Formats: sequence, C-alpha cells, structure tokens
Amino acid sequence: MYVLMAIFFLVVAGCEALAIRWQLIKPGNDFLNPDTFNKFFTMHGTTMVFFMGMPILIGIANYVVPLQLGAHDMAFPRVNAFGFWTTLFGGCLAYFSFFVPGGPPAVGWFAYAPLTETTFSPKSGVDFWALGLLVSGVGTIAAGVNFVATILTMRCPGMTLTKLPFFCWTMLWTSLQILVAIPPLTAALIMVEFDRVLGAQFFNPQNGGSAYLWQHLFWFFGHPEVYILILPAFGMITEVVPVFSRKVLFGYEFMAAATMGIVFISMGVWAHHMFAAGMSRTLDMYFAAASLLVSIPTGIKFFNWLATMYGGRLWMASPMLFAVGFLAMFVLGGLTGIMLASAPFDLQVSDSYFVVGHFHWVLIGGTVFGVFAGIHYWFPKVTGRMLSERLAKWQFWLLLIGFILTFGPMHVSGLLGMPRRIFTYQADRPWQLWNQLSSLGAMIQAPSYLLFVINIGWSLRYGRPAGDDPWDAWTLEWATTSPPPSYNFSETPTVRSRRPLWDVKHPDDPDWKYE
Ligand code: HEM
Ligand SMILES: [Cu+2]
Repeated sequence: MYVLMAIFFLVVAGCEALAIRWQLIKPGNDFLNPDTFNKFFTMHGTTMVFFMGMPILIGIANYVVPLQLGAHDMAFPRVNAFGFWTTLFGGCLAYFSFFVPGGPPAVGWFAYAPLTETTFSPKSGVDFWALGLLVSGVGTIAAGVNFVATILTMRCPGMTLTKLPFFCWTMLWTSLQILVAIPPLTAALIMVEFDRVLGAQFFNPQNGGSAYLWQHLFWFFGHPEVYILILPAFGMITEVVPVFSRKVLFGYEFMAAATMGIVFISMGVWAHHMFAAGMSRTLDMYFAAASLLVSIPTGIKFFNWLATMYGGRLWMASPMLFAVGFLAMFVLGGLTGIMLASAPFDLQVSDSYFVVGHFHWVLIGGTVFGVFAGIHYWFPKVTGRMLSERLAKWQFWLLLIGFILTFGPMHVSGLLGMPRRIFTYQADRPWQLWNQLSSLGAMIQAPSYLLFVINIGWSLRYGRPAGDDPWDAWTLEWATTSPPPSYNFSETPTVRSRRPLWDVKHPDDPDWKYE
C-alpha cells in the first residue's frame, strides 16, 4: 500500500514537474503565471520527498525486511498500519490546500522564514503544508521505531548482527537517522504554527525572531533527510550487485562501517546548505570540511561495489541494469556535491540551477535508479510473476537518456548564472538552449515512468511465473514461495552465514566455513 501510494504521488508530482518544464521552455512564456509556478515547485519538491521518496522506501522495506530476517512480520503490525495511514493523511492534508482560498503554499520545499509568516503568506496554504508534514512525520517516526525494533529483535536463530543481510543493515541506520532528524522538523513546524496562529514570533525578525533559526532547524533535518533517501537505495544496490555478479559481496565489514560513518558524519554537515546565509568563517570552514569527509565512506562503498563486480560473471538482467546505471550516475552527483561543499564555489552557485542539477542527479541517479533496481529484483517475489524484460529495458534507456538530458544542462545554465525558482527569463540571457534541452529531457523521461506502470499492470496479468528463486539468490526471502504466505515461513529458518541459501545449495562448500 505504501508503494502504491508512492507511485500515485510520483505521477502527481511528475505532472507538476512537466508543467514547470513546459513553462521554462522559452523566454517570456505565460503557460503558468508566477504565483502558480511558485505553488507548483513547492508542491513538487514537498511531494517527491515526503509522499513519494520516503513512502516508497519504507514500503519496500516493510515487505522485504521481515522476509530477509526470517521473521513472520514486522515487530508491531499495528504501528505499521498507523504509520501508513498517518503518512497518507499527511499527504491528503497537504493536497487539501488546492481547495482552500489562496491555494497551495508558494514558499519552496524548505519554506524559508519569514516567507511562512502571516505577513507574507496570509492564506491557509502554509498551514496545510505544515500540518501535512507534521502528521506524515509522525507516521515516518512510527515506521522508524518499527524497523529498529524488528531488526534488533526479530532475527531468526543464527543471524547475528554481523550476518545481517545488507539491506536490513542500511534500514537499521536509516531508521536511527529518522529518529534523530524528523522530531526537530516536527518541533520547527509546531513553532511555525505558533507563529501563524497563536501570535508567537519565533521566526519573525521584525519582532525579534530569527529567520536564521529556521534555516538551522530545517537543515538539521534536511541534510540527514537526503541520506534517509539514499541509504536504503545503497542497501538495494548492495543486494543486487553480488547476485548479478555471481560473487560474494566484497568487504562486507567495510561496507557496514562505511554506512555507520555516513550516518554519523552526515548528522554534522547540515549548514553546508547555509554558506550563503553569511555564517562566520569558522563555521564555513567546519561545515565544508565535514561535508568533504562524507566522500570517504561513500568512496569506500563505491570501490567495494566495483570490486564485487570485478572478475564476476555479470548478468545484465533489469535489476543489474538499474544498479549499473546507479553506479555510473550517482558518482557524478557525488562529485558536484563535493564541489558545492567548498564554500567559495558554493557562494557563486548557491540558489542557481547548478544546485538543482546536483540534487536531482543524486536523487534520481541515486534513489530512483536504486529503487527501480530493488523493485525489478523483488517484484517476482512479491507477485510470483516476472516483469517483462523488454519493457524494462525500454524503461531503463528512456530514463537514462531523459534524465541526463534534463539535469545535465541545468549544471550549465546554473554556471551561466540562472537562478533557481524564476518563472521566466529574458531572451537576451544565454539560458534558452539549456532550458530547451532540459524540457526535452523531461519529455523523454515521462514515458519511461509510464512504461514502468504499464509493465507492472501487464506483468501482474501475463508475466512469466517466477518460481521461488528466479535469480538464484542467497538471502532468506528467496527460500519461501512467491508470493510468500501471510506468515512468510512455515518453519522458522536457521542461518549460519550471510548467504544461507548458498549454504543450502552448496553443502560441499558452505560460506560459514569462511566467515
Ligand atoms: C558527497 C556527498 C554530497 C555533498 C558533499 C553534498 C553537498 C551539497 C551542498 C553543499 C549543497 C548545498 C548547495 C546550495 O544550496 O548552495 C547540496 C544541496 C543538496 N543536496 Fe547534496 N551533497 C552530497 C550528496 C547528496 C546526496 C547523496 C543527496 C540525496 C540523495 C543530496 C541531496 C541534496 C539536496 C536535495 C540538495 C538541495 C536542497 C535544496 O536546496 O533544495 N546531496 N548538497
Ligand atoms: Cu546537505
């Protein structure tokens, strides 16, 4: 249900994005008026992060984590249902704003103060936005608690923490990060509502409040949030790459440590989003250095994925295709991240299209490619049927080409000085060509998502039956039937290594001898 909801919101926010790109296709266009344009990019960003990104990851993990652990279900099934319904209700609340006077908020997804104060946003759009995120945040926290409890207490006999399937390991750390990052956002949203409804002045500089405080509170959530969105994708890639290279994961312990490293470091880098706010030089230096540090554990992961593939027998079925797409694309987004982390460079391009290029590159090249790798990998387990490889290949190539064409040119228009969030530009600026390329790219990408939805519908009906273990994989979810019975396993499995099914299939040379 989480996944279905996420796909629904993906389509909604995708349409908003298409409208935005259509508006920017030529200078002086009047397809969207300035106010509508602001509302669309606000709702697009909010929806993609809160009602598409997190729910799709939590949804997949809800299904896969108990199976990988050899457990019958999540630790708290009712909390699970509670989390889903609150997330959905939060999404509905945010979208109710379309039906109130003044319409949706027009403040951007990070909603900088004092734009959110009643002076600048007198109508109720911002209230719906804040309450929607608040409510869905409660749902996300519930999911985080549930994953931590499940992974710590529901592992089958023999599965020590060091034998945890890697996706579960990343979900454990993602959930801890949820528990640290979301409550401050919840608190900050309550403060916004205090300002708006009860006459408080937390973020109102005119009466002694601080707009700068909001930036700190928001990014203390906002930066960890981007890792909440990427770590589970790392986990999915780490499941797919070994199976489709026919090799054991290279450097499990280092990968595990790198995951922890990323989580700890990324808690302390939030103000790299605030270089342009005019912090002190000491703070600039600290946050730049800390941000650069993240690239070390990320690099470790990268080389381990490559080392896993190196010398393997690569099988380029659709999950692996997306995984390789992820590897090729994500590294470039990491590089622009490192560029932005150096404060002097960032000052030049902050709030330009270069930043928009950077974060779409990591979010689509990273999270979206990772999620597609995961969905193509686990779809046969969930439904008992294979996805059509032909449609999947079309989906992949359209996405890859469209994605590069949409977000590559944004780096150029950004360097040429195009600010983000402008609804139009004059013809004498050098930006037109790059915007046309971006809009063309968006039109190539859109059918790719459509093909994905069609593939799901078609394969549910006509897909080839999958059998229990179509990929000849090694973790416990492939030991039960596809789809699994509601109790997952009729007998609680016991494991002795990180690849229990390898041990079963190769009793002469089991892994536990070596681990
Ligand atoms: C090596 C790793 C990375 C570094 C050093 C880095 C650095 C930065 C910096 C300095 C900014 C602020 C730019 C500005 O506003 O002027 C930024 C923006 C952003 N980054 Fe990254 N980044 C990295 C990886 C990622 C990843 C993995 C994601 C998500 C999956 C991500 C998502 C974002 C988002 C969403 C924004 C923009 C937020 C906004 O202004 O709306 N980044 N990044
Ligand atoms: Cu950041």
